[in-house]
Amino acid sequence: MKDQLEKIREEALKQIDSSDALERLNDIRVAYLGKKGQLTAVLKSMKNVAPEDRPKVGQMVNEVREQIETRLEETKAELARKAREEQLKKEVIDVTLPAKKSEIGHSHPNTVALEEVERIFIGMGYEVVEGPEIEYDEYNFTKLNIPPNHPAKDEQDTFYINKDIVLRTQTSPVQARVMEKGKLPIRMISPGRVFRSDEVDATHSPSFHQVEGLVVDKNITFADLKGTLEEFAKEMFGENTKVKFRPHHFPFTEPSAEMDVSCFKCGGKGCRFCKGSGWIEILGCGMVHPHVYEMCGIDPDEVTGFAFGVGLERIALLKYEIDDMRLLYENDIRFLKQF
Ligand code: 2NM
Repeated sequence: MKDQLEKIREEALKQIDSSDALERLNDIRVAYLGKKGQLTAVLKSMKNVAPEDRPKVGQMVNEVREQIETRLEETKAELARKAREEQLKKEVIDVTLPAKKSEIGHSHPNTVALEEVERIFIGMGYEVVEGPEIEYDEYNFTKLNIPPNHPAKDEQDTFYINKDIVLRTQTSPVQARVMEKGKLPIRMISPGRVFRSDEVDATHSPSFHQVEGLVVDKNITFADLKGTLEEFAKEMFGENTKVKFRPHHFPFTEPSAEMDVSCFKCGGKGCRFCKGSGWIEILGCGMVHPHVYEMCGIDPDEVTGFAFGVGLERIALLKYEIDDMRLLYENDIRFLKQF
């Protein structure tokens, strides 16, 4: 019995020492210590051992079992350590290499300007509403009192998807959609991208951005328009800014006007920036035309209102003194970071 145990121990330890994989160790454990293992078989044959020898043999069996178990554990740890070492060698990182630069971007001047415009009008109780850039001709033109033969609808000026669908030339169709819903009063601005069939130059682009505003309620007057837009100008360009209104024409407003602000560079004395006039043209506006209300399902005898439209790029170019609109579309981070 003693010789048999000695042989089992020697054999088992030899096999463990020559193992090079964790699975192999597990096989060895089963072969010796498992239910049908060699050492277990010895235990089962104890009944053949003389009763007085049993404690001694039992003790030996336990010793052998412990040795095998200890060696299995040690070898397992050693194999794991080797595997980890190998992995670390494979995944070596050269910490002396220069780091990858992660460039973070910068808000676009348009975005900075838009956030300022939104802050000002939200402060006056306006809602910001967005709408589709691809619009029905009906909403982009007809409902805004621009009839079928109006020059603004010329293919020279407008991108047509088909005869009924266009790339919107203004964001006022968003306002037509809000008016159609019929919930009054309305105090809203609609910012967004618009499209005109223009050649690119320092002041033109086929795609640019507008913010249009609309107020509809009982007893809204031209005085409300003037007060609102003057407040906007002061907040946007400085509290000493003066405004003036010149008569103009838009199909969707009557009367219509353009608003100038006193030059925020020279304070109105006249300089290179305002081309000597002391004034800078900033937006178009007017009282909403009764036809527009009718087309949008509102009774023109019940309400009045005003509307206005500003070009975001124009505001950004003026405010940040950028002299070429094309710079706004190049997305050069060195340019963007200046604003
Ligand atoms: C402008 C100038 C004047 C305008 C009109 C409307 C609407 F939907 F009420 F008819 N929205 N925006 C408007 C008026 C836009 O842009 C230069």
